[in-house]
Amino acid sequence: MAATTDGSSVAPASAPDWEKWLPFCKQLPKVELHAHLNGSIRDATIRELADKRGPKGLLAEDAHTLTSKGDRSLADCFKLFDVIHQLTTEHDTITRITREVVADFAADSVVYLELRTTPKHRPEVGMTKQSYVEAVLAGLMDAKIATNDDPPQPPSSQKAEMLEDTREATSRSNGAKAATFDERRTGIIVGLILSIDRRESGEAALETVQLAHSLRHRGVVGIDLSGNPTVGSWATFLPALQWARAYGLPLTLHCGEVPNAEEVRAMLAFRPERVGHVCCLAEPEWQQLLDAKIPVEACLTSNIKTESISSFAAHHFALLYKDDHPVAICTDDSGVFSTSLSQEYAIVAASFGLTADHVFSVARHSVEYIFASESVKQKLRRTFVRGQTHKQ
Ligand code: 6MZ
Repeated sequence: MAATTDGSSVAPASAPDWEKWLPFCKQLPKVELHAHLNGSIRDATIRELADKRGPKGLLAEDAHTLTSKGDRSLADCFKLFDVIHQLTTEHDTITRITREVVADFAADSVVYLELRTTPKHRPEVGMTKQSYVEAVLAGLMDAKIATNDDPPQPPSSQKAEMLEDTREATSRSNGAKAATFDERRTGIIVGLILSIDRRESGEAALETVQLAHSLRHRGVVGIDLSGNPTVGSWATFLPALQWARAYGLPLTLHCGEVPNAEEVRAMLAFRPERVGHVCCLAEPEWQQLLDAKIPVEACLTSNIKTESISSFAAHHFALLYKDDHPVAICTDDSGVFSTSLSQEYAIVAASFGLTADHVFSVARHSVEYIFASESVKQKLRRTFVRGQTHKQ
């Protein structure tokens, strides 16, 4: 993987420069590995859910804040998630937002999505972690997609209809150019990652891991550790994560969102299959990351909007890319941060002086870091072969 167009320094770009990359990035097949369900909700859905609560429900002001998208600190961001969670308490709503989020990624030419969400225990509405995840899985089925390796097989007539539906949706959203990359593309493959929230106890974390293990045959592909990075301690979650590993569940950890060298060292030494963010690593931990070659989920807009990184040009994606370190471009919370995967690719292309071939190569390499079988990887690799010669 080359570093920049001339192989030397990283060329910063002003923000609007990325817009010219959008048409190319929109029709590029892409792999999304770091997307939180409740952070990816459409604005229109948030407003509708808030309106349904009526004047005594969620304040109109809150709904306005939710959809106003300004830069906010990481702490403000987690307050915002609490407000969103007040709007998504019902099983039907969870099913609906899952369906919509998948549809939005599919319309953005995402061919493989790993969607992550924290199973919620809400006794006041009769919701258990299991019933929450069932509601998400219902949304995945509604979205008429294949859920990873071994999807429940519909009767063949229904299957033909599903393929036709997704084929139609893909060509509607991408226009004729979509065929440039793979005219056999028929839709989006989705895997579900269950998140452990750093506010949870060790027991609650273990419950999530056991749930993930029991639902692997239904499309659950891994475990994530996320939530407010200033809350909770690594020691609390380690036993549950060790169980996940014993079950053969791949792990991704939010790592180094705030400075915490001790935790970062412990996380990297644990050798998760992937890490997210890695914004605040001092030199020794950065070297530890590079030596371990753990793939990084890079979420540029999120890191800027939560003020973890000062500018796109200063983002550590450049260092990872120059070092040929495995890295996947991701959205994190496309709703909360008002972005899309195409936009994130466009920002990377413009900020670091990449060529169309470089951008294509970043997308193609992301396939290697997915939590799926070799057969799914093979299928996705074929999606990218035909695009090799495409130029901007
Ligand atoms: C850490 C984050 C996050 O699980 O309810 N989440 N955790 N860092 C981030 N970067 C800004 N963005 C989202 O989706 C929302 C939850 O995902 C985690 C938080 O725990 C948040 O409450 P779900 O679907």
